Amino acid sequence: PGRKFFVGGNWKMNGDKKSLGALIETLNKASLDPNTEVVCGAPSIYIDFARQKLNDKIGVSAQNCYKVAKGAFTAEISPAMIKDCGASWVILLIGQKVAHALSEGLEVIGCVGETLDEREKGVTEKVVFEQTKAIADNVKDWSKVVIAYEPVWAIGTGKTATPEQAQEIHEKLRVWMKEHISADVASNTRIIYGGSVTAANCKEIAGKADVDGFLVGGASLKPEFVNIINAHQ
Ligand code: G2H
Repeated sequence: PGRKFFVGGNWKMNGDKKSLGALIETLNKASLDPNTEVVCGAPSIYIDFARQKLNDKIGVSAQNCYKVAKGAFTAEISPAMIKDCGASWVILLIGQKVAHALSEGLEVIGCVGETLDEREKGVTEKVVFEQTKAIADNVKDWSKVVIAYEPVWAIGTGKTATPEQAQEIHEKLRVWMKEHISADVASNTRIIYGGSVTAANCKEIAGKADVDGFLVGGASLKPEFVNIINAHQ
């Protein structure tokens, strides 16, 4: 398929100008697979800094945005502000925010995933489909959207889904997209995996047919992020 491998780093609430500056220098100097799209999700206060320092082959993402254009919303940031600082992506956990972010011209990494309790109750697919529907209801142009499957039990816990577990949900999600959106969207939309991805486990997961990349938290703050970017080579 024509899906370009996508690796996002989600720095979450980590780093400072010194450490992120050093990380950025490592990324700028590294030889990165030209067939992989790379995006770094910076804390909002460092979006401008990251965009100014990172070379322009690497995209910058915000980690959240608000659902309306402007107003008296203390601490919130708008898609227009994100774009004004030169970033072009936003990571979103809430479907409702997707429509506004897209309408303002941002690209969206929409996150879905079940809790451990939901997995044990056998409702993983139901939960993931519902969350994807909440995103899908807000999307017209799917070329601007990446779906990140992040099982909540695997986030920052060191517990990774097995490659088979990731592939199973990614494949079912693609079938759901085919049935509820279109065959085109199903075959062209990138579904990436997130949850304790490391240099040690990325190759095997990347080898699965329906895994089109990663959203990386902890390991995106380390030089091993380069190996994860190059996992698909
Ligand atoms: C899942 C992931 C990236 P980590 O949230 O968003 O984080 O790789 O630290 O589990």
